[in-house]
Amino acid sequence: MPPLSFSPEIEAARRDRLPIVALESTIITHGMPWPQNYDMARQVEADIRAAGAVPATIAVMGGSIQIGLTDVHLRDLAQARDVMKLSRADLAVALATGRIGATTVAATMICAALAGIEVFATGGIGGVHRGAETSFDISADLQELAQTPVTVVAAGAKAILDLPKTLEVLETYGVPVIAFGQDALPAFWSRDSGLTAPLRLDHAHDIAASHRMRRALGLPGGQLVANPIPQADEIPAATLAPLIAQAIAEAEAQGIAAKSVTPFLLARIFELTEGASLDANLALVRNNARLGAEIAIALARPALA
Ligand code: PSU
Ligand code: MN
Repeated sequence: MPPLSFSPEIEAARRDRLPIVALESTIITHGMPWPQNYDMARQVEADIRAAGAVPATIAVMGGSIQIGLTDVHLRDLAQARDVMKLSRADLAVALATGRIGATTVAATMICAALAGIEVFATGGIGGVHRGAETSFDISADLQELAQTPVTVVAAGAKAILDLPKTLEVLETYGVPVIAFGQDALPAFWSRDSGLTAPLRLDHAHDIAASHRMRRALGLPGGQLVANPIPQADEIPAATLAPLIAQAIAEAEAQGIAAKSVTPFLLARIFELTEGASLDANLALVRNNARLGAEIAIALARPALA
């Protein structure tokens, strides 16, 4: 039996069969600074409740996978130091040794699936890093999407990644990449990456229907829904490009590698944009949470026909 532990709110939601949306915790511990990380986590949970679903932030604590964090847990996690960043490879070690761990997209998908949660909202997923042809840095998030049946709502991937290569890998793995409400693949802080998304859907109920259809077909894996940042919150790609290039150059010069690359780049970009990127990040996570709630609600309804 996997060591799952449910918050009282999630315990009740499971009993009453309410729609639940999973949320990751690496965005809290490694993706944003204190105290904005805590405020973001609370706000996003409130958005999901306001939309009629129940938020389940997931983390590893005390040898258990916590599904749903109480306010005390959330506050502790948001300020904790030496939190492990958990992907598929690290999850069992962290649990077996009682470490505190934050779940990435990959680990959150695994934990959500174990808890029977089918929808997960976040900011951005990991992907193929620029220069992956020499570094081999490809996020485990992509393989997880290929094997774990959770629909993940993100705002596309950051320009710190190589987006064309990320799309190629997802295609190879058989992961549907679905732009929501537009043809273009969104690029996190910008609505348009300049690439056309492989698939487009305009309604949450269609995303829920295709989630169900994958299950009916016996296909493993999930779906990636790329939801564009609201227009009012967008930062033009041209404004960010030189700052991203600078952050990547600094990471290389300092020999940042493996798990540290993404957190380093995120933190540097926040500093270089003097917080503007953090405001945009909050807006897009909230937007993804609302869509995640709609999809979870559509999934909770019995399928029509
Ligand atoms: N991209 C973001 N924000 C994030 C992350 C990625 O825009 O917070 C986090 C997510 O938890 C994601 C992880 O699963 O980083 C990917 O890390 P890596 O590139 O080391 O696989
Ligand atoms: Mn990596």
